[in-house]
Amino acid sequence: MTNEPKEVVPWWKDAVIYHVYPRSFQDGNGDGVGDLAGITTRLPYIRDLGASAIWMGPVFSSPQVDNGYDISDYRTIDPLFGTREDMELLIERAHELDIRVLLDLVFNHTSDQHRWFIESRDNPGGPYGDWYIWRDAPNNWQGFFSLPAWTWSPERGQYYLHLFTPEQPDLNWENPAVRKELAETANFWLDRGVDGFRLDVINVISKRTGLPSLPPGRAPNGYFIDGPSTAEWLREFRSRLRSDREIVLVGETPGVTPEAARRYTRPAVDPRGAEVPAALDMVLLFDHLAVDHGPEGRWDPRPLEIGALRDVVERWQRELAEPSWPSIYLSNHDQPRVVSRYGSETEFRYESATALATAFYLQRGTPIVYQGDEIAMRNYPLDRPDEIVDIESANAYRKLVEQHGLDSTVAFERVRREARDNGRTPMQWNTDAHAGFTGATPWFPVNPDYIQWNVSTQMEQTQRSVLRYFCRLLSMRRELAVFRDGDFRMIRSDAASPLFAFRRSLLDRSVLVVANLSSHEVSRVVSIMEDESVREVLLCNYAERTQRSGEPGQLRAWETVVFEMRGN
Ligand code: ISL
Repeated sequence: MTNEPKEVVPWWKDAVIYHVYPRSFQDGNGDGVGDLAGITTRLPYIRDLGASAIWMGPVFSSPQVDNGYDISDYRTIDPLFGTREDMELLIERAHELDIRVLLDLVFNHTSDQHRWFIESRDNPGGPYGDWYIWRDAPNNWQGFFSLPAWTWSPERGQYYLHLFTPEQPDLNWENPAVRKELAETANFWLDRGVDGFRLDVINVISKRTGLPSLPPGRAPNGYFIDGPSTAEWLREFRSRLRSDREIVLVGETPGVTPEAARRYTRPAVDPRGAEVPAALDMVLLFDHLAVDHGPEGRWDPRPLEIGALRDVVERWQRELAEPSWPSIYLSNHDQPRVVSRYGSETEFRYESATALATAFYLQRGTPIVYQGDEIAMRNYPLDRPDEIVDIESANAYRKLVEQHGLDSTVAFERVRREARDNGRTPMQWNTDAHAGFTGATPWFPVNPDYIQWNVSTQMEQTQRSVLRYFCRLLSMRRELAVFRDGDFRMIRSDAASPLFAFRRSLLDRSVLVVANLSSHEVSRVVSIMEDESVREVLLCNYAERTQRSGEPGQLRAWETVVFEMRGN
């Protein structure tokens, strides 16, 4: 099989994005916190992995109440992470290595220390008076972090809306001056060479007119999720961005419905019949990372059912078929580590990490690999509630104990499995102190398993190296057009089956991806593999399966195989 591009495609459809959490990637100045200079030194690593773009979490001035998602100045780099020169150098070096750079813009809210908010609070009649959402009386909306969504401001004598912490007041996108300023902010960074943005919680910017309370039991969709003006404002935003080159806009969209996701990612038509570019190129979905949530949501974790995972993936692949384009990810800085949650973090750690990666990153869409997943980093062994640093997780624990009356051990067990801290521990580079992340005391402890699980050890391993497998997987994906342009067909299995299998087909080429997402062997489940149409094994996470094996219908624990097929 060779690469046979159908047409000129935008670069981001060919990209593999590597997601860097700046605070925990590489410390360059020895203060225990990762920074831009550190990221720059690791760019060759990212390129060698096979990524062609990075998305960095927010590095702008911030009081760090929510690790940089509370921004007090969008145009200044927080000294914790470096300087604007460091950013410019990073962009330059990245481009020399053919790596594109995406910044994380948090535009639904600012920090309460942002000068706009201080002005708005202190001077209601002034130019910033209407830049936030002020009311004399709150409605019944609840925020995302187990908190009320309104806080009283004694200075202004009114309540302000914040869907996250009180230190993250929501901007008033109804105000055209706000929308204009945010587009100019994005242009400020485009002028410095960045190639696109990840737009934080971008589907909550538009609130239902009049801010009515939510009827009991009603989901927030249409109230503060996917509100009425979202797509229109995003199209306006896009139209204001400098357009001398192709940039990418990735929207983070918790709770998004399929209809809304399509609305954001499809080109529209203006009243004169001309095509208007899509508001967003891709959205970040959440349903595949919620199939292990119980009736009470995230802080009520349940065992994974593969059937539910298959259904979610199939549904979203269908909903975001052409002309939409999906993104594919398995974890991020808000999620537990995937190997701990959907895989086997002990006996089959290598096998499960590679099986999950294969089952996801070969789907239709752009893979986004979160730092550390390529070496199968696992959840941090949190021991006590006071070790939780993340504000969402700490609030959740408090609420389970204080409001739901849960026993503290039970509450802690739930939160430690889901805590955002799990995915935020420092990157494990080598066997040196603090895993080579820093020479100082790291801001959050390194996972103690780094002695066995780190980049340099896996680089040297010839067998069962997750890192080396990722390189092969990503390079195969890049080389074969079928993985980019081919259609996606999920293969049906019994609800209880641990099999995750799909076909990707393009013209007369077809590949079959199978993965046993369980720790036991499954036999004779894959009748399709027994088919004469199997031509060749393109990739497998077990060493011995280099060609069609003697027992074709059988898969070992967490075994994954990619077959090239004859015909469709
Ligand atoms: O999954 C979640 C719901 O429990 C959240 O962690 C969700 O990812 C989050 O609410 C939205 O995330 C983004 O915006 C937040 C910030 O804390 C996250 O780190 C960011 O990714 C507020 O800006």
